[in-house]
Amino acid sequence: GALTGMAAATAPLARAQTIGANPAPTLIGGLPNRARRSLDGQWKLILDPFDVSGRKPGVRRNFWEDRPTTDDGPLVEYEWETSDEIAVPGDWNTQSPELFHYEGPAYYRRDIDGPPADGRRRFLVFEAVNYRSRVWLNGEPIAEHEGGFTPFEIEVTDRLRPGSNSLVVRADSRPGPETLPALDFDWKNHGGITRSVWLVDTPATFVRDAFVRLEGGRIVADVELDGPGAAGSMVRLAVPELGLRLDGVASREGRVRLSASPPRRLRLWSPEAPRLYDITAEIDGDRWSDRVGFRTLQTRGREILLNGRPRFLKGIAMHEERLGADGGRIRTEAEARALLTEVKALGCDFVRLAHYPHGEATLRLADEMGLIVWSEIPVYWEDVAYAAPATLALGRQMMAEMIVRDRNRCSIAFWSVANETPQTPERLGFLRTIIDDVRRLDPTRLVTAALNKNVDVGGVRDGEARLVVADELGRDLDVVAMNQYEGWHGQRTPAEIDQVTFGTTWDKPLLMSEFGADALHGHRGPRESRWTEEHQAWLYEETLKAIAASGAFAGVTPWLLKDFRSPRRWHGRFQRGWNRKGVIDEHGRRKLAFDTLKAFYARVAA
Ligand code: GCB
Repeated sequence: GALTGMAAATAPLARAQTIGANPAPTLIGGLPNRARRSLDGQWKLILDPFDVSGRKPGVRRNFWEDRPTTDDGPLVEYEWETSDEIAVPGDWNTQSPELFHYEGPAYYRRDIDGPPADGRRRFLVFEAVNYRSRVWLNGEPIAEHEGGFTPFEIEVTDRLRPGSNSLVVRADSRPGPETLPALDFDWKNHGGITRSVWLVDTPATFVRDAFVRLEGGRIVADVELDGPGAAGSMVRLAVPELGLRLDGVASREGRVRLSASPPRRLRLWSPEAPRLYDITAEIDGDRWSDRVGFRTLQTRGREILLNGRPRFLKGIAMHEERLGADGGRIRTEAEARALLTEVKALGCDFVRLAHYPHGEATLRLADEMGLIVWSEIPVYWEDVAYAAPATLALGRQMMAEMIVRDRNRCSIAFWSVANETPQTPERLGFLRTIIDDVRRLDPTRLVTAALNKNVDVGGVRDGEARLVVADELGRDLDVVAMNQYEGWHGQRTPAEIDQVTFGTTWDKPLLMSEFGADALHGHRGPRESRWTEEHQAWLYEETLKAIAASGAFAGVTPWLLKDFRSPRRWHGRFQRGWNRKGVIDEHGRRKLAFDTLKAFYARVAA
């Protein structure tokens, strides 16, 4: 569209997206330990609900040009200085009542300082902008990015001028037929610069990232350097608490793989003992560091093994919405911790981060708090354009960005490629391509997807049913997962859940990745009555009983921890724009089902 045409007229964009055969985004790793300055705070904001400046650019409204306005000069119909302000990070929807339903576009502006000291480099890092973004520095477009939940970086070393620089960001959260997610999804589309923004300084040659893990019985570290001095540099890796030191020389591409057999004193990470180690990777003049845990993960028949031992994963799913009446996107570590603390209070060792990559703070907390993680990309429902090359490129890109950002988080056990997607050839090809990427980028996790079940009534008595996952995609997955809503959607009541047998035709571990029912906190009544806490608790009891009796499952993540905002939940008495399937409500008040689930997990051995 208009934006593409404009880009062609200017210097090449530092494209934040690498769309190609084998997407490998460049993201600086170990960010919390880097020399970095926060650009969080109040930014200026201009809304353009008709997208006039995007579709019909003109000096009067090219916000990114940041023209000084003089009342006796040429006509300019915006003025940054006197415009409203908005907090970054933060979705715009919950910052002002009039923005609640706004989807964009919106333009953000702030000043940033001049160039780094001689010989240093500077990068602008956006942790997330929902959904589509375009970035200008001093009026020049410098990057564009699609995808609302993954980070992107832009090198600005040679683009900054002395003194103050004008940074303008356009955020547009409107979904379209080829976006991910597409036009229909069951959560609120919180728009804007939803996560933190940073300026990161590095030496000319620096350690861009290291991927450190236990693989094939060895500690393996892939270290990647960036800069003119990368080739041939000596790289030193250290895990001081293990007395482990390794070194090696970087290849022409600035990469080196270091490995060693694990020292005897290595303690493996587990939910019971979430041990992490400080790790550094150094070259002369720069050091990368992170805290990383080591564990093994594999499947055996229908079991999932952590550190060689099978376990039943006691989980819960959650969206990335903070506690509180407004239900906005999580902005801070404290907000993330508050939710994960409730996950732990349920007795969980497992959390499904639905339906898109959550913020980095959540993943770091999962490492620390001992929660096994399922992480996914928003390939969601049947509206996705599975046959569109642009959508496939986007899905691959999101998956790669998620993996590169989070591959050092040992808590992550599952990369999930999709949720409830139709069993068509287009979708099968789409997901297989992404799965191939995942296996190339990260051999240390299990690949899964939340699948629809197939109804199979053959050979069962009247009224009874077998719900099985027979999806062809199962062939490509390590673990299959079933979403099912018996007792809520469909014909059966919770009393009839025991007529159903769950399973899969694949000889692989099976998770129940969703079940649940809406209940309004405080709405009490007979258990037969929908929307009551009693009804939800009853459905939990019956489903958990069926899970335990079937022996078919390696774990479960009920849908879900907290009520969340969804524009497609209209019931005037019980929903009013909230999906009420939480076991706690938006204020954190526990429903009866919270205790039902907690009691079940207390009985099940890990
Ligand atoms: C599902 C979806 C989930 C919805 C849920 C519901 O199957 O995977 O995103 O929110 O059902 O509440 O109906």
